[in-house]
Amino acid sequence: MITKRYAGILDTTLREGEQTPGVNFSVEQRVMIARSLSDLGVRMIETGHPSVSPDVLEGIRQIVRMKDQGMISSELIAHSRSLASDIDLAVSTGVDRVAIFYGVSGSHLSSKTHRTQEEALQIIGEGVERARSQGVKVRFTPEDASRTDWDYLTDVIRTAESAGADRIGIADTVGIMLPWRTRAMFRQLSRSFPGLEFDIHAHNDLGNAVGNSLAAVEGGATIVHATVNGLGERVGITPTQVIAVALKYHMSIEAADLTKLAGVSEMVERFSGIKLQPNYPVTGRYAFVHKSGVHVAGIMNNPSTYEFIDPSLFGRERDFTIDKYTGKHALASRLSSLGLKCSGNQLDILMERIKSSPETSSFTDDAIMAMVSELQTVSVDDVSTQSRIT
Ligand code: HCA
Ligand code: CU
Repeated sequence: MITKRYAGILDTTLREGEQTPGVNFSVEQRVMIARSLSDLGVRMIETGHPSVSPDVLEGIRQIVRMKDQGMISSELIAHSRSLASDIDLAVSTGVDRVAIFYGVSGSHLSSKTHRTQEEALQIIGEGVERARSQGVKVRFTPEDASRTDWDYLTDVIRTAESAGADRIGIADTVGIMLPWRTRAMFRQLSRSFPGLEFDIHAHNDLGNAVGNSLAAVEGGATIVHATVNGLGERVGITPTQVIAVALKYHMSIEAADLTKLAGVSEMVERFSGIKLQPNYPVTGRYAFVHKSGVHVAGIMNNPSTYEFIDPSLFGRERDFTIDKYTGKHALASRLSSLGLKCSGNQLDILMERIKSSPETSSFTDDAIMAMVSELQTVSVDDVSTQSRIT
């Protein structure tokens, strides 16, 4: 049973996304990304962690100014450790919400913060209260929640709630959750804490970030953390473009304007310097490109045979490649879209040539036009003999 269906996206390209090795956005780029994310319609934008560096702080301030001027409508968030100086700086930027995180698993307490469970509860309570007392909304994130003992995790959540947090971010910091467990966990959390709302922050170390995020929403999560192109620490987190389409397809949730996904993805690709692999879902170059003759014949009759959704919904077009896998129908269709007319015999010869060129991974339009023009300058009988000999 799906408990809550009004889930939205929190885009953290500017915080988690900038934690990708080698990625540094300029202040100008931060502002442009925030503006595009707001236009995309994401409910929340995590604008950065202000105490990281002066440029991150300046970017957050400028983004807040743009919201004051009515150019951004998403809720703005600054990230913070549970540390007085971090919290005060985050609040001072004028964001709507401060998101405080603290590592609560056994290994984080024993090897990172060197605190007992009781000491951690106190630090968390004080941090949340400090931010709340300055008038901002607070999300608390138990870092490494997915590897934290359940009873202690619920103590942590209770502490953050009593201190004034209205949202809890469940972080699968090392990306080891599984969808069915994630759903059960969020169901249990929603039942145990009816006064709170929950976020899912899913890392993609085992490739399950999107599945875990969908499962969390089924279990009652109302916010999914995501980054454009899936950027983030190590292999990143849930990609904004994929979760937006998955929420729409599976749950009829409109968490973003799908027509803007390709533009935002391209902008972040440019600004981050991280090239999107062509076979990346939704916005990758090959996301709607078909190859085998059987597939292409199918989509030419009815695109739904090999597409789960119409690419025009995101302003994209379907395409197919021409190579040894190509069938006659696809080749004839490509020739006609190039304005080329061939006889049946010429088509057969062309097909035969393409099939006997396995070294050509894909024939470009120019190559096809050249082949046709060569075919049409010599007599078909000559060519046909030639092609049989070679
Ligand atoms: C981090 C940790 C974090 C926090 C998530 C959150 C994680 O890099 O600071 O605050 O929602 O994955 O646990 O990204
Ligand atoms: Cu993270």
